[in-house]
Amino acid sequence: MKMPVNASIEYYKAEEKFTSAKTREDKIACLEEMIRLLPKHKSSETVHAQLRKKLAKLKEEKPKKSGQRPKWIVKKEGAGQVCLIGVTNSGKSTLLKELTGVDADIASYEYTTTKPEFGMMRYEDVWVQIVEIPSTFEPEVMSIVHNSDLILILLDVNQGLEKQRREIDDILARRMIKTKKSYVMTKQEINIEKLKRQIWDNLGKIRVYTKTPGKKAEDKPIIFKSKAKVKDVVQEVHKSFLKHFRYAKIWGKSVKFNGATVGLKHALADKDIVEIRA
Ligand SMILES: Nc1nc2c(ncn2[C@@H]2O[C@H](COP(=O)(O)OP(=O)(O)OP(=O)(O)O)[C@@H](O)[C@H]2O)c(=O)[nH]1
Ligand SMILES: [Mg+2]
Repeated sequence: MKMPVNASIEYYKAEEKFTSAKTREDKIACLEEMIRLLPKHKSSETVHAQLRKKLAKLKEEKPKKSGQRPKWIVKKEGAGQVCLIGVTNSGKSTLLKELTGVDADIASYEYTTTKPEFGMMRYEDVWVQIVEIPSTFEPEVMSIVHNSDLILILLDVNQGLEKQRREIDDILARRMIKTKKSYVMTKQEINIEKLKRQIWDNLGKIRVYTKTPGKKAEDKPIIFKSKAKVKDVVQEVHKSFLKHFRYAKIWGKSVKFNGATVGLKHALADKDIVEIRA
């Protein structure tokens, strides 16, 4: 490896340790240390890139024994979880920051993000969790993708679109991931408000506001799966309500007119107001 300029003695020590490291985990730890210690300026960019590439490659290898590598757990929060996935440098961290305000590392070199980064996106009256999936696509991070509600695939307009799409499709197919997909073209003007709506519309969730007779509807929505029925709302509000249920009145898109009377099997729509009569 080319000698970086102005690196500290600690950096060279870490490099020495890396050279003599035997296990994959030790090598990863040393490389991460080297990346941390290497000064960040123009003339060290190439070395940074080399180190990160090496790290990405090492991380991609299968560990010899299970349980040796750190597990990255991203606790689900908010109304749903969306994974940002794309080839390296496709603009994932940039988009994560624009959607959530989280200060993720953004850089022109490859594999800048090596662990999942996440934040919360505000859309109208709900919060949605956005997770950047490192382009190393390790099993642990792919299990996050597996369990999420939506995959937002980033396609960099400056790179071959079909090739990127195929690469991502292959990775998802190989892991048998069937999570719903949506696409966004990056490195061009993005209407963030429109993209937020696209994310919400594809998330597979709806907002329902409950209402007591004679009163205004609740401000805070309850989140359900898109195909939720009145029965799901009754059960969520109060289990014992079910046997006393007579009918529900609905205001919103799922009914032909506001205040329509429906039964337990009526399918709800996003932003419906539900008044349960028992
Ligand atoms: N002009 C322009 N540059 C962008 C845009 N989005 C990202 N970039 C640049 O592209 C480079 C990579 O962006 P990142 O957001 O770090 O990409 P990433 O997909 O997170 O990359 P890795 O984590 O390294 O895989 C950076 O230099 C960004 O400044 C964009 O919309 N327009
Ligand atoms: Mg990134």
